[in-house]
Amino acid sequence: MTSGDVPGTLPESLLGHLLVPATEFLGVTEQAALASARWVGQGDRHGADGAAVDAMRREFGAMPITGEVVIGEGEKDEAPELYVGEVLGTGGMPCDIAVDPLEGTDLVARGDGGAIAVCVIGAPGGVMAAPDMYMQKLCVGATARGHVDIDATISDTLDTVARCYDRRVKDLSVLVLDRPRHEDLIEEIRSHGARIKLIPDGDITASMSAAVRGTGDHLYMGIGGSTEGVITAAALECLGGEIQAKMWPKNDAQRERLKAFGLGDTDRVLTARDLAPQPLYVLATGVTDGNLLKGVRYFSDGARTHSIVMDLCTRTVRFVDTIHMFSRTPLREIRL
Ligand code: VTB
Repeated sequence: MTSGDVPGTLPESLLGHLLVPATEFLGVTEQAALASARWVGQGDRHGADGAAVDAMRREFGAMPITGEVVIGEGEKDEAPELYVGEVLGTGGMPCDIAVDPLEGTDLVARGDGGAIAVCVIGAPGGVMAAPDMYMQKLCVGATARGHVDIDATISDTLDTVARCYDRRVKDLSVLVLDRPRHEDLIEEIRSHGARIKLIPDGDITASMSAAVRGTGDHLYMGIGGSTEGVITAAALECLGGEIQAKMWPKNDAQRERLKAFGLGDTDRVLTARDLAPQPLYVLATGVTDGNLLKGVRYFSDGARTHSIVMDLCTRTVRFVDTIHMFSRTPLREIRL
């Protein structure tokens, strides 16, 4: 057993390094959210994403870390910023970084709810550098953790989750991405009697919502992005939830790619141990209103953000409500 296996202790790769506390990373997601929320409803997903990327990169760049991007905006030749392998920070705490500067670019372009800026800070080697392709996922909160099985039938899974929550299947709310590839899945869920929320985008947000009690969501299932799956795995680890996942290559080229990553067996069920074996912190800030986080609210000389800071080192989950003052002169007033 390494020291990192004991809850609340640091992984060996970080011993002897000055640990940057989780809340110090808040500026990363807050500034990304503040920048991209200006693009709400502008019909420009690239503009919104670019604003988030620039802000995130600037904030990481000023931090006392040596952070290597393992999940970013693409490979080096595709992405000028936050590319996989890019090292960020002024030097200091070694860490892995996984980012989705704007999860839900289309949501922002349309002015829809549920967009977030999110990042994961992991111990070196603590976050899988998964190849970007589809991934089948099943995500639940702590109440159903240890009881579900991605290989079970949909009806068995719904029955199991209902039992865990001590309720009827018709009282469950299942989140599914609204995509043609999910027609059969949606049909099976409906015919077994559970309620469905079809989401246009944003399966990290959806999975976190299913893992937090009181949101009214109980289960996320379906096929979404693999990089989103890695970030979800880290977040659910912090929230006490569970992800089970399988890579879902579309063609032979992707199957070959998976082999190079040692993931050639597409029947293999990946868990948080595979996807994010040593996450430290996960931070997310709402860009547009969602079940879990409020979106950015601007006012005449400032703005307000709502974030979640999940910290496995101190074993805390904080909801942070921040007022950002834009002008040098004092704000007229602070509202509760
Ligand atoms: C999902 C969704 C993301 O990608 O992971 C999805 O949660 C999967 O890709 O917000 P498709 O859009 O091809 O279904 C996103 O939409 C981000 O692009």
